[in-house]
Amino acid sequence: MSHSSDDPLAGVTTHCHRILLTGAGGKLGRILRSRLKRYADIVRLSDIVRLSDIAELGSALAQEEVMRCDLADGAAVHALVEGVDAIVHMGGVSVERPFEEILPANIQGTYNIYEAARRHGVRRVVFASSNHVIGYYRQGEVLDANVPLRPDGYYGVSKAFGEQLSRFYFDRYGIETVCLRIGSSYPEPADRRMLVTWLGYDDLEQLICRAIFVPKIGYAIVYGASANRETWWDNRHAAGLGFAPVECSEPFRSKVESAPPLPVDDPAGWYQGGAFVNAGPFGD
Ligand code: 15L
Repeated sequence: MSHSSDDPLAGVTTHCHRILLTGAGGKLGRILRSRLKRYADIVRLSDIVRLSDIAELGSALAQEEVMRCDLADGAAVHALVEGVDAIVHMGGVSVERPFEEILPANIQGTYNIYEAARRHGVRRVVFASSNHVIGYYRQGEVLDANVPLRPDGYYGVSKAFGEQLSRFYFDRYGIETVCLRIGSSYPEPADRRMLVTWLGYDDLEQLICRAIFVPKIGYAIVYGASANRETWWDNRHAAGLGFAPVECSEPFRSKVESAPPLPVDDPAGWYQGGAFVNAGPFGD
């Protein structure tokens, strides 16, 4: 990859020995599995699900190590993190669920990752946060990375916890983190909201590469959206990352808009978090 001279990655080697990818069996983990090999000699893949049980994943390929791991198990996470240069932490529950299901992987698990990073001297973590930390802001309102958080559910609260935990580990221990408030990363936007929140896979890869390798990033929060026509997120505070998305949801607009819009009284059409605001309550 070549970079212009004002790019924070200019002259920087975007390659290291070993990257750990948690949640490697998940939707985005499967996309990143092969793409991360461009940036490391070895990609260590982990998931709570045995990767060989996921048909298309099979077992370890060239440049890969596979370690099944329950993120809620501190000793297992300690072993998982040994010998890695950087962690791309995608693991955990990725949708709105009852608190009891969010707690082990997303909250205990993220703590375990940071404790293991501290004990093994890992200097950089890329934390997959989410737009759902600000999901209760109205659609159309433009937010920067410093706005007060307004999570739209337990999942969003768990991502807010991860953002705060990683801030603490930077202030206290100097472990650098880039929190990615990922929008909607899919092959294509599926609805009107995603025309705004969509993050194409090439832009996701660019974001993660920068989050791993831009020198001296300290602690940063960046929204993950492609260069869509409309945006609700202002990434100026993340300029140090040099993220310059190249994909755009516009080619999918006519297909998306050929479907009927949401009813005007559906809160999924009012808030940035979309349908997540309709999930729950659970267990009544
Ligand atoms: C997320 O954080 C979820 O993991 C994903 O499933 C999508 O729903 C996405 O946000 C979104 O907001 O579209």
